[in-house]
Amino acid sequence: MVDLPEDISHEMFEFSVAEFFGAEEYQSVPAFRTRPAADDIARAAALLATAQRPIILAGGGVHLSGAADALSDFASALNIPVAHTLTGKGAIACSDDLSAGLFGRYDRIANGLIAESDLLLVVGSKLGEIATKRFTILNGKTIIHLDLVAEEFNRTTPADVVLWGDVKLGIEDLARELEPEAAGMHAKLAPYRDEVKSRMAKWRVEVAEKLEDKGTPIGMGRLLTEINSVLPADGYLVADGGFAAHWGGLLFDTKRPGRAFVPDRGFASIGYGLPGAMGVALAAPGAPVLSLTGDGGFNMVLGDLETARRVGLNFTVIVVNNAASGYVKALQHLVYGEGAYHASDLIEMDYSAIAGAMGCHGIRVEDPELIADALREAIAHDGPSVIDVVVTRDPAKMLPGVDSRAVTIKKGDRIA
Ligand SMILES: Cc1ncc(C[n+]2csc(CCOP(=O)(O)OP(=O)(O)O)c2C)c(N)n1
Ligand SMILES: [Mg+2]
Repeated sequence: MVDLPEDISHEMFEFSVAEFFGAEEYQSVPAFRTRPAADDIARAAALLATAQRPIILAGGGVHLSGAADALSDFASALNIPVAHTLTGKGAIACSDDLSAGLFGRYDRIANGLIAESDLLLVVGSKLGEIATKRFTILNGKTIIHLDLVAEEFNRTTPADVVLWGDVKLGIEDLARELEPEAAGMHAKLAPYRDEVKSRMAKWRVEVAEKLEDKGTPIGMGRLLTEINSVLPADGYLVADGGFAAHWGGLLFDTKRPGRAFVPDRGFASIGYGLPGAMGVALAAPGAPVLSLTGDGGFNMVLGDLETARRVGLNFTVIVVNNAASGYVKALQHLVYGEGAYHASDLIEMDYSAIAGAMGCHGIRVEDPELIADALREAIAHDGPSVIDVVVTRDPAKMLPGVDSRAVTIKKGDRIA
């Protein structure tokens, strides 16, 4: 927050700050809230009350509405698991037993739970290409869709009940409507909650080799494990548009409800990692701020390390250094085959040395055992830090999972 002096009148201008009209409600977002129609809430509640395997699909609208606490309370009161999009992470804490993790293009257990679910409560999500895995995983499901933006209803995925309004108020209304059923639903869905918890535990065992990878070059799974263990609950992870957002969205664990994961989805433009970290450092002074960025994304903006030093900001940029526009190269590998790469290689660079030359704290990490110490050292440093993490150069090993964009396109497929 920038503190304005009470009177910043300037000799050139004949006015002071006090003379500006600024209504109180416009100082936070949303300025005004509107609630869904009562009969729509009643229809949605009736569907929820009888569902055997409901699941909440949370998007970034949950955070825009400041509804993470309300949503977490709602899910806990009724024992409904919550899966999230890239921007919806933190709608419920990832550490919560009810968290089903990321759904869509990449997932842990969520897509399977969606397939087995008899009711989806979609909250603050536009159900875009990535969330729906190219419009494949929600087809034929019974859907309640709560959103403030009416244009999103029935745009990619038809809904059975539409709840048009603010997410926080909509969730609070649903909670109130379901209050008489809450104890019964909580008991009925308890085995389902336990199943979600044990499926998540099983997933962790299945991917343990990646999460605890001791090999070099450093594995992304291991990097995210170290970030999870070092970053405290009040910390933030910003994510740039390339692999950073997808690996982070899949494996970063928030430890509280709220927006602790800050990716630039929607546009998903690369080059967001550094300015995103600067923005979070300004908005949450004192909180530890990490930012995952690709080397390609960082190349676009690294001059702003000067701005960050000048402004006196504290954050740590973690450069995922694969000497490539990795996402592009991995898809070229997948779609066109080994060696068929075009304009996706980057030159080898040492971003810790570059940061050091710019007066920032630079650390280069090639050994996974040294990641945690590097993170702690960088967080403790007063000023911007850059950790250059050397990861695989092999495009066959870069993707977090099977990528739906490599499938053959058939007549009738909807491609975004
Ligand atoms: C401004 C912009 N240009 C192009 C793209 C397309 N794009 C998506 S990922 C990617 C490669 C990013 O490379 P890098 O930042 O090194 O991240 P990596 O995938 O290697 O982790 C590109 C070019 C984009 N998202 N935004
Ligand atoms: Mg890269």
